[in-house]
Amino acid sequence: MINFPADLLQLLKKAERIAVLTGAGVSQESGLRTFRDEQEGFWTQYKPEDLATPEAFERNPKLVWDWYAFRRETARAANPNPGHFALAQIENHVPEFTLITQNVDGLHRAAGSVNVLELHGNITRVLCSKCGEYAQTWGDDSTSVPVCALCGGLLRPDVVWFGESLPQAELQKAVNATRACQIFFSIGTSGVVQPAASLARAAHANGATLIEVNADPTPLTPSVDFAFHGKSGEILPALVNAVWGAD
Ligand code: BV8
Repeated sequence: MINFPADLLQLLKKAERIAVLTGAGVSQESGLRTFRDEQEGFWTQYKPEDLATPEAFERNPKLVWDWYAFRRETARAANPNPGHFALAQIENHVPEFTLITQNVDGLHRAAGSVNVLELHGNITRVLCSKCGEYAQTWGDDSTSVPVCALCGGLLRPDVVWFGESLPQAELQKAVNATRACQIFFSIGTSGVVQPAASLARAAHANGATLIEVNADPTPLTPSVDFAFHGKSGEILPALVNAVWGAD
């Protein structure tokens, strides 16, 4: 049983504008590995940061394509967990709610969240690395990376790699929501990847109440107003119940 401070419950009950930043930890209870987790099987030998880069794709496109094909299938087979559903419920109670996610698995929308900003793209989408044309289907020849039907360029996942710029429209909307919010949640993220990680501090500097929900303490923890360390799939439904009652 989690004891939420009465002042926090009051703040949430009367909140008009809430922004949330989520990271891989929110999908951990859906069976998806986080970036800090050991990778699985064949991928144990690689660090995500070494594969999620344009240089890695340039150097060994097949290896990077296969890693994303593996993660795409894993994401497709995953289901939203109670933490995802709780965030969709909060959106229904708050006039202005923005869900900013670093996750590429699409599980927030699958859980019913509507105003979702995917800062790092979406692993289920594939596009041409040369002309940018999106591909709806592609060959699954296991010996080579599929190529674009229009220009013959190599296909790649529609995600933001390290060293690549974030989608400007989504980032601008995330900054606007961060500036406008009264309450900012940082959930399931180690808060190390920039510029997403800077949003929590920006909200706090702008006077928002900062709440962290994460399995472990992070560099952000000393700066937050409320910290709940544990599973988001347990803490978030309990918080929704405490503020808005069981839906
Ligand atoms: C860019 C898509 C401009 C791919 C990802 C300052 C400013 C600008 C850039 C930088 C900067 N400093 C450094 C940089 C460079 C770099 C960066 O941040 N590097 C880091 C490593 C220091 N940033 C970039 O390159 C960005 N680009 O800024 O463009 C530019 C252009 C050119 C040159 C320079 C700059 C692009 C970053 C995006 C990279 N792409 N994903 C893919 O998915 O394969 S990032 C990747 O990491 C995922 O999106 C992931 O979400 C994200 C962050 O990780 P987390 O989500 O936090 O996951 P993590 O595993 O770390 O933590 C999980 C947490 O959950 C843990 O704390 C754990 O305790 C907790 N947890 C676990 N289980 C649970 C739980 N919590 C609750 N419940 C549970 N059950």
